[in-house]
Amino acid sequence: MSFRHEKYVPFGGPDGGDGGRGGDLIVTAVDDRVTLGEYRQRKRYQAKNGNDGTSRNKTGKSGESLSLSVPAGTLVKWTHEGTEEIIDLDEVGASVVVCHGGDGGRGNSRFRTSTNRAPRLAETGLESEEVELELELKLLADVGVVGLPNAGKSSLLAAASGANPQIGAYPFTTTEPNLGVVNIGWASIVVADIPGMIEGAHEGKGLGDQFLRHVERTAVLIHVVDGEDEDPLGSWRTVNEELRLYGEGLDTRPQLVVINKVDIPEVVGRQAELETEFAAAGVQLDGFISAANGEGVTGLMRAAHEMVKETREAQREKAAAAGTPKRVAVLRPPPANIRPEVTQLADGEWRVTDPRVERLAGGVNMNDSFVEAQFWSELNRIGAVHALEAAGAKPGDSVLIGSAEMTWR
Ligand SMILES: Nc1nc2c(ncn2[C@@H]2O[C@H](COP(=O)(O)OP(=O)(O)OP(=O)(O)O)[C@@H](O)[C@H]2O)c(=O)[nH]1
Ligand SMILES: [Mg+2]
Repeated sequence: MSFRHEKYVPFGGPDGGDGGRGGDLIVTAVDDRVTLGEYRQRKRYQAKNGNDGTSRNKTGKSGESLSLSVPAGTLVKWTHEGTEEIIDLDEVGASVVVCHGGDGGRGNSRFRTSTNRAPRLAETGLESEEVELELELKLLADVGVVGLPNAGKSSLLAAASGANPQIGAYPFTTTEPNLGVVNIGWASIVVADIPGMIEGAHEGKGLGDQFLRHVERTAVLIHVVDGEDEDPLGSWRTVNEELRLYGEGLDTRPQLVVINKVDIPEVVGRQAELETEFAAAGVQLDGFISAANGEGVTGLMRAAHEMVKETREAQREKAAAAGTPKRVAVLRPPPANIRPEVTQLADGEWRVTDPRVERLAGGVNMNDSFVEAQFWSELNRIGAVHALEAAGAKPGDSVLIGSAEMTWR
């Protein structure tokens, strides 16, 4: 609240500016985070308050927003007014406003009317929003290993990384995806070994295709073909067909194709034949490996690492070319046509609910009859007096608004 004070202007008008907006609380996916470790302990985060408005009708500065950085692939969940919101921050730059800063209160100059030239009413700022967030990082691997059951996918992961997945001489040994970190010099890539796929996996055959969602966001696939397979090219086609039917672009993902189990003499004997057969189908084999003795595995992982770098780089360029990073808007339209509500609390005791005057009541000094009268005229303006009358309130009754209590005269 402020009034103009100037030399030679004895009765300056009201000039209290509005308060500034509070800052928003935002969650943003960034590329320099890989885990949610910093949020492991329950913590409170708060954006800055807006500043008070000042004299000469100056609006207060808006409060600074606070952005929480998370890795891409984080699911953000919270509950807002009874409905559950889930946002998938699936790429770097994606962000969501989880709490909106409250609007600043209106300064006293806004309450000037033809009959009230010296309003001493000013609103308090809108209460801040508060939410409890749940952050969940979806499994994120650079490379997905695909192939028929028993091809040697888990054996490859074991040979290349420190992971220790179950390996068995029977199909469907792996039932849940395994992750391993593969070091290539100073760099590293995360490799996901998933259950084997068979024809019809997309309609639920075998273990189905649900685990494929774990390789949806990989940059590169390693397709392992069993060298002992009766029809390696046919098997390769089967798996690719399932990838295509699954969708999500898995069939166009860069793929390294390798024939495994080259430690077996019979497989060595087929090498030339297989190379020709795949080449005739337009497929350049990326090598013969042995997950059992490690032959060719290091070279394969180097190639995978190079391919991951290229693909991620291309993805970044594409995102940059697409312009501003996407911001997931969670729109919350303000409630239309607010009307004051009157409820009877007891005999001779009423409560008025209306966000417009509740905020005003917070700042009204009820000991000042002049200010109180102004407040009543504001109540009249928004229709609260009428609503009280209609509900049966009488002079002398007690009226509660927000944190304020007054007597109806
Ligand atoms: N000789 C030989 N045997 C291998 C090689 N790689 C895997 N195997 C064997 O092939 C069988 C299947 O290996 P896994 O690594 O479990 O195969 P997988 O592709 O993970 O199989 P699922 O999890 O059932 O889809 C096991 O008996 C392995 O020991 C290899 O390079 N050479
Ligand atoms: Mg396996």
